[in-house]
Amino acid sequence: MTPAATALAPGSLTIADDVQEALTEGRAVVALESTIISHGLPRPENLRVAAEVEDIVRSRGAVPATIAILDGQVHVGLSEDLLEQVANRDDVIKVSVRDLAAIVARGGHGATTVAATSHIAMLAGLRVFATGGLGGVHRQARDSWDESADLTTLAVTPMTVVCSGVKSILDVGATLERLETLNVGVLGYATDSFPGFYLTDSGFSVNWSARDEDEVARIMSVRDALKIASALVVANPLPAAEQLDPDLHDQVLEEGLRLAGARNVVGKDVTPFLLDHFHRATHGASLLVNERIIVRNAELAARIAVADAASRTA
Ligand code: PSU
Ligand code: MN
Repeated sequence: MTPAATALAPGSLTIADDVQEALTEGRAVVALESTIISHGLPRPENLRVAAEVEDIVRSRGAVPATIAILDGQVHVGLSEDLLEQVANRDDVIKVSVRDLAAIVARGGHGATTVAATSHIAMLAGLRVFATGGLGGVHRQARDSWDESADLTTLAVTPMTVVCSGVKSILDVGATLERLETLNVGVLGYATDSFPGFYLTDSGFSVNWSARDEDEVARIMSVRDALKIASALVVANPLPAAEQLDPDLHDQVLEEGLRLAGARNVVGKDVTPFLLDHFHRATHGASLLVNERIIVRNAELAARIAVADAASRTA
């Protein structure tokens, strides 16, 4: 795959040829984030998972568009070389929406969060995006005010986001309340329970669920007709047999939160710190679960994108 070679004005999008062709022909495209590659998974698994995710999207008949910033260029769809750079460079910064202009103006390298990826995907005309777990309200938010910009961005970004709920390191109940306030649609995929990222069930329920990808596509088209400008979260649970052991999960989380506090980890470092703690403390078990989450979500996102493309060209 070769990305479009022309370097454009700062801040314009460099859309890979295969992504552009699919968009022009009304075929399915799935946006993929890059923070998960640079900051969410350790090397060398990160590059392997990023490639696996792109492969599964292709195998379901959609074109993957991983979004990242390299040398100040905003890329929608990465060549193998660029994907490798996101995975292995030490100077790739975690970039949310507010960081985009500075990193581009400076000609730097950035991996986009759910917030920044959704924003760029919207600009490129993409409709479906797959990730692992959304950011949200942190457990100590009452004191720290730490709430992910994923939430406020999804409030104003019309995008269907396939995920396994919000990361279980967060205050899930508070995050669901915020999603309600922010008009973000939440749809359980073949479930009435809100998934818990590493865990199949967060213990919270959802008001709406969809049976299959065609039903998701129908809901997407009604949202368009009604000009709903916020995001639709499609929450896809892991099968119970594949989840992290819930007791191990709770124990490792408690330890991780204590360590983060003791080491004064704050701001955008909190999420990568806790994910890394999980991967170490579970001796890789959480890494395997995280990988399965991302791959399964990408597979579902591809099916939804194909159903959506079919309904729009019908
Ligand atoms: N999901 C994962 N791994 C990750 C993330 C999500 O399975 O690393 C990233 C996403 O990029 C998400 C970010 O947007 O964590 C949230 O970070 P924060 O809490 O600092 O907003
Ligand atoms: Mn934060």
